[in-house]
Amino acid sequence: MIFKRTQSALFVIAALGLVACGDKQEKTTTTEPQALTKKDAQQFVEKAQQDIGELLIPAAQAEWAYQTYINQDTAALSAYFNEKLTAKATNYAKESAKFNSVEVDADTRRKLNLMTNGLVMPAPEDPEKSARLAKIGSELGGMYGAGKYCRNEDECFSLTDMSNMMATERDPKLLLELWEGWRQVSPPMKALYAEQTELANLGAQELGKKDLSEMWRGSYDMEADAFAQELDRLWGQVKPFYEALHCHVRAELGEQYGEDIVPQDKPIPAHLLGNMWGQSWGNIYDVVKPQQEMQVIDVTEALKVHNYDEVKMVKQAESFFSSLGFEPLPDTFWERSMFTKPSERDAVCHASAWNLDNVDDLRIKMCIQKNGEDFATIHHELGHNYYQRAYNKQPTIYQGSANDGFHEAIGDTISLSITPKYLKEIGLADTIPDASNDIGMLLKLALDKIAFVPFGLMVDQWRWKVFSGEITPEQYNTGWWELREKYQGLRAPVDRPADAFDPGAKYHVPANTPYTRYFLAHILQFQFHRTLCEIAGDEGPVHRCSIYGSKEAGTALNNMLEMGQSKPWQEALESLTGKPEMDATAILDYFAPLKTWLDEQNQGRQCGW
Ligand code: X8Z
Ligand code: ZN
Repeated sequence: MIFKRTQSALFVIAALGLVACGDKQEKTTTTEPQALTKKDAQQFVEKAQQDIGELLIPAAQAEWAYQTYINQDTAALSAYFNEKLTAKATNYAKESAKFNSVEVDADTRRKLNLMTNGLVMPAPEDPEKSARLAKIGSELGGMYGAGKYCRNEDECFSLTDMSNMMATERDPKLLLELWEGWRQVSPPMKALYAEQTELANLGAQELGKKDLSEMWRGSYDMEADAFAQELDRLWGQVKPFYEALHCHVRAELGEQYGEDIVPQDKPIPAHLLGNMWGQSWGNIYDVVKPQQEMQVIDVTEALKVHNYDEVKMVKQAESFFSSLGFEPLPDTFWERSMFTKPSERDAVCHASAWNLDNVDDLRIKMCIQKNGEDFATIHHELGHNYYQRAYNKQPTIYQGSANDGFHEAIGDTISLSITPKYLKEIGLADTIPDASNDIGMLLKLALDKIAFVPFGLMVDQWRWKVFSGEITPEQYNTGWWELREKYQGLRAPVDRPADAFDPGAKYHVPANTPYTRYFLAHILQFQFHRTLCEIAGDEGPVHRCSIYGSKEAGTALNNMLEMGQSKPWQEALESLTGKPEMDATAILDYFAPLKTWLDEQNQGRQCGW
């Protein structure tokens, strides 16, 4: 990703990849001046990096100020810098086309391509339109960040409050109230979202793209349509497993809530899965767990018993990376990060990781809850920070992950090593449950990881259709639910009002953060884990492997991280795993014993929706 310091904040600039855009190159050849040389191209790239680089720090600072203290002034500052940065980056993207027919070295070509294909919200040339686009972006982000649900005048809940309740409460009426309540945040976003789509499509078209969808799909070192097919292929690999999990979960939810609330031949109502968006289901393990008693370590409980506070949780995560040979985080990380929700002011609680100076001003921003879920999320965020630090010696334009899925996968890969063995080693568990408990452990994790896969896919399937015009503003919500049903087998628990805009109630939609990255990350992290376990010499089953303490694994990982996006992601993947393809057999193999168990449970059940 060029020019992007955060993983989810500075939304104007995308994670970049390379696309050899054949068509466009030919279109422009005849009108290009003949005199441009390879040297001109190199100088152009240098100048662009420097010019954009200068704006990056103040833009990131303004964005940080806004997200940690939402008010009118910080909103204006964030919009101001976003506009400047987007305009500059879009101009350079446009200008880079003049080198399309110039013969340049491979490295310069890659940089030019990254420049052209990496914008998330390309700005239209018209300054009024570009200012409007930036303003909408910051407004949408602020609406989400400041969102809450008020039951009545004196009883309001933040999203964090509601997420906690969705995780633990089992009264379906309360769950429905919270589910519907949070979704009141988004109807006011709908018109803005439609306007933003038009403006950004215009920006994409001015860059020679059909629409923004082509731009988003086109940053993966392959043709946009080929990439979409690659996603279908990977989903096809995981789908039978997901269907088995869905079948079991629906049956158990039917037992818990009754078949009038959970009919056994329909999609599952989305409010009962322990998560506001039904995206990961680990929180309802207690509802769907095996009948046979299984010892599964409750990390939330362990953190409580051992008096972990937010800082101690982060320190513990840092020490995992240190055990692999990564340098400790800088003092400024501890001074400047936001670990808890500030009182008395609005802030964006959705977790993110930042590098504000592109060197070592690393920070995370989170409203940490003292539970196992957030313990994993802390590792996720630190994965971003160590990646950012690892590629900080690359030229600005290569300071990004191999593809955006890699960025999202690193911390999760480390989290897969939070096994009972590891927890015992750090004193968070007293004993290591024996193998007869593995099904419990695998089910708990599959509820998070396998359940997530179709959600990770459907969010951008929706956005791509919105950007291409296949889903119109009138169809925003129905189109969303069609995809929720198709991929996840979920449905809205109640008829949705005509003005509902349920996609807007998911952070990444108003924040304009592409979402396919998380789908990819859920495939990639199991590939990385498999390889790193081999390197670490762990001989046990891969679901019991922890790479904690393995300097060899740390070095292998770091070697890939240091590449940034200087090479196509296929090469980065091959450098670590020995194979240039994304491959879902790693996640399937990891959970294989569970699949056998699920198939047994599902015998005689009617699966599907
Ligand atoms: O947004 C995130 C991270 C920040 S990059 C906390 N995740 C996705 C989500 O919360 O929807 C991690 C998993 C999926
Ligand atoms: Zn992330």
